[in-house]
Amino acid sequence: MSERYYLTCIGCGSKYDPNNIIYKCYRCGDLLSVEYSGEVMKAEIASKWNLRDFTVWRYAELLPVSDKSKIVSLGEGGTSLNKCVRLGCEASLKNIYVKNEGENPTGSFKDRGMTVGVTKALELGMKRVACASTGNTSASLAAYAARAGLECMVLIPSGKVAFGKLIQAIVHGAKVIQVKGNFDEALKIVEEICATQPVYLLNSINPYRLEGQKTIAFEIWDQLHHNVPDKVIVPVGNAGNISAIWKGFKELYAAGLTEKLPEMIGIQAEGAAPIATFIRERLEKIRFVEKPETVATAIRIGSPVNWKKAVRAIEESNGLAETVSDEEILSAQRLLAQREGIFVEPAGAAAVAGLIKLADMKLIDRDEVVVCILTGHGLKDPDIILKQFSKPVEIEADIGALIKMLSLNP
Ligand code: AN7
Repeated sequence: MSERYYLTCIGCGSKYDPNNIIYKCYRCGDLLSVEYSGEVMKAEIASKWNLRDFTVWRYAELLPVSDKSKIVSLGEGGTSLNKCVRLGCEASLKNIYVKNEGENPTGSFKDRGMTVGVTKALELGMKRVACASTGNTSASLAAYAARAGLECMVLIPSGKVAFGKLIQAIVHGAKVIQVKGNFDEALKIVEEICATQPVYLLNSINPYRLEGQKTIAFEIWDQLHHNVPDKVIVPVGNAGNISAIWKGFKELYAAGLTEKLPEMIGIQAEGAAPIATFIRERLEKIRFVEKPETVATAIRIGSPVNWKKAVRAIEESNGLAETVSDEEILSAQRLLAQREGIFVEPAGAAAVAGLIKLADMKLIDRDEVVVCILTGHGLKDPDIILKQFSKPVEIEADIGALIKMLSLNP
């Protein structure tokens, strides 16, 4: 193992060469994680980071890519961290921030993972890539595969993917296959294909993808002037992102760049909440949800593959998990749009719905610094808006009609 990083099993600790095409431990079947060999020196990396653009690749020392000239990038990362005073007032909290991942090239945080994952596919000599998806992963993979010149296949649950995401996968030329089943069933099939065919799997079970996503933590630290928040609230579906962000904070800590770690808070939709139920009810065994249902189709997932990593992240960080109803999600989406000018898709709004619920339950102190991760752009799912709001009024094209209308609707 000559590389500066390697793969390790989170269950039995087995180590693997990073050039293996492997998604689970050969020995015990558990999830894999990327680890870096040698001491990562605080002063050394921080000074290099400071000189680079604010994108995922600013943090190259802690990313698992060997040949930087082969990076497949669309300028992902560097999303804004907005302080939300009006939202904070609503929840009686003083230091609320939202990280707007909808600003990424394809409109979600998945691009952070795909720039690393697709670069890795090229490094490993793969010609074809695939994923199952509730929408954003397929949109992102389709775009990055196009840029890399790779063949791309995406499996999506029939009729349950937001319109904007479906359009993205189609326009980027992916082979889009609708599966008569849910995300969990689609993932199972694609995992099987990738285990037996020369097709590279880019779901979040792929540990390289999560490496890209952990840069959310690095950026928050950068944007808070080298401070770490008290709490980070993340919507949870397949549970890769919350695990990745926690890994990022732990790496900052290990490099001596922070002395503090945040509490990780995972939010699931009521109808798709196996992890929140497992943690809240202190179950001995996780109970997957056979027929997950929620308006936030991105997180309509019943058997999250990364559940073990996510439970660890929440427990190690002294965090918690909570559920929110569809109504709470849609109301948080409206609140963000109308009080803060930020339009997110329902899954992204779940983080803010969770914030409001936890504030009501007095589980967040007024002065705490809290960051909500807004995972995807609102334009991804226009239908959900059309269902909730009435159509704009229509008038004849003359001033009289306008004045009359305004007097009727002042
Ligand atoms: C907007 O695209 O799983 O807990 O296939 O699109 O890391 O799964 C999407 C997930 C949150 C949950 N917010 O993240 C997919 C997919 C948005 C998302 C999540 C997703 P994970």
